[in-house]
Amino acid sequence: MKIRTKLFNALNKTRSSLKEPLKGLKRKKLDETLLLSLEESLISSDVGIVTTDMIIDKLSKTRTDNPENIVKNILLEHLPTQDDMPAIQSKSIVLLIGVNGTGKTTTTAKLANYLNKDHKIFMVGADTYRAAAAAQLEKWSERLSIKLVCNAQSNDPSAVLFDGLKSAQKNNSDIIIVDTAGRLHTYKNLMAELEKMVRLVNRHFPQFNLFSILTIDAGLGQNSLIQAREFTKMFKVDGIILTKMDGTARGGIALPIYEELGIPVLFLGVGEKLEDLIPFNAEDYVKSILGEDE
Ligand SMILES: Nc1nc2c(ncn2[C@@H]2O[C@H](COP(=O)(O)OP(=O)(O)OP(=O)(O)O)[C@@H](O)[C@H]2O)c(=O)[nH]1
Ligand SMILES: [Mg+2]
Repeated sequence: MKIRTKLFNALNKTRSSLKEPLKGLKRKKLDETLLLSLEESLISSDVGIVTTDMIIDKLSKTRTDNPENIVKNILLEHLPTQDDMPAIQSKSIVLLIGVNGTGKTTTTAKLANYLNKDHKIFMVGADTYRAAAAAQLEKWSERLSIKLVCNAQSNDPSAVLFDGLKSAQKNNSDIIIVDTAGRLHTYKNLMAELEKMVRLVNRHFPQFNLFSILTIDAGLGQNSLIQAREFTKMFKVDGIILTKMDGTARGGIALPIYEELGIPVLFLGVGEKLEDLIPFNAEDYVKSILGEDE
């Protein structure tokens, strides 16, 4: 399936809640009821209050035959362009971090699969908290034929990371993707462990660019934003992967994340399969939300 079709399908629910008010705006002159219904739909799609207010304000003040264009342009203004996104290139270490269950392990495999076309990839399973974590990654590693270092017996994530990075270097791998735990005994411990991993990379593997990428479950509504806000307060995050975009009606969440936190969404997870990871492109994203495509 074409990537854009996949994205369009994943944003199906988000798009359908905006469809009626947008159609109404095209057909008729702007009226209060239509604007109110568009406002409600934008808010319930998690587009965020700031962007929603700008859209409603502009629509109520502008005479236009093409209200959709106004909506489209305001949405685009609040999204990262390709220039705002860090590119994961050769000599990179990608730490996948995030709250438990948000999709770190699955995304590790999906990202490995995505980058494997142009790079020599290596995976490290540094989630030593969950007993099943290593087995889950081992399965992906076999399926992808991508090398993996993990240690189900260890309870020291940084030690596993160190071993993994050493092996990756020996193997001449150029991008290393690291799965981490979503939970330790406390949130504070988790943050301390993540900081330790960053120090380890900076001290022992300075020739690599480190990217910390946060996975956020797009289906949690306002909680997705709260999670991102909390995490980024404590830890430097370079980019976000929004997972589980398939099936949520709250697909607008990339907007308030960028608006409020200034962190670009780099990929969208649109399913449980390896190929279900889409590089973020603002134009395609907006088209899929507004339904201009297909
Ligand atoms: N539909 C859908 N499911 C997803 C997506 N990404 C992950 N999942 C599912 O979400 C569940 C949790 O994913 P994991 O990758 O294990 O999440 P995790 O963050 O590693 O979880 P912990 O290791 O417990 O912290 C699994 O059942 C995945 O198949 C996605 O983009 N779409
Ligand atoms: Mg995991």
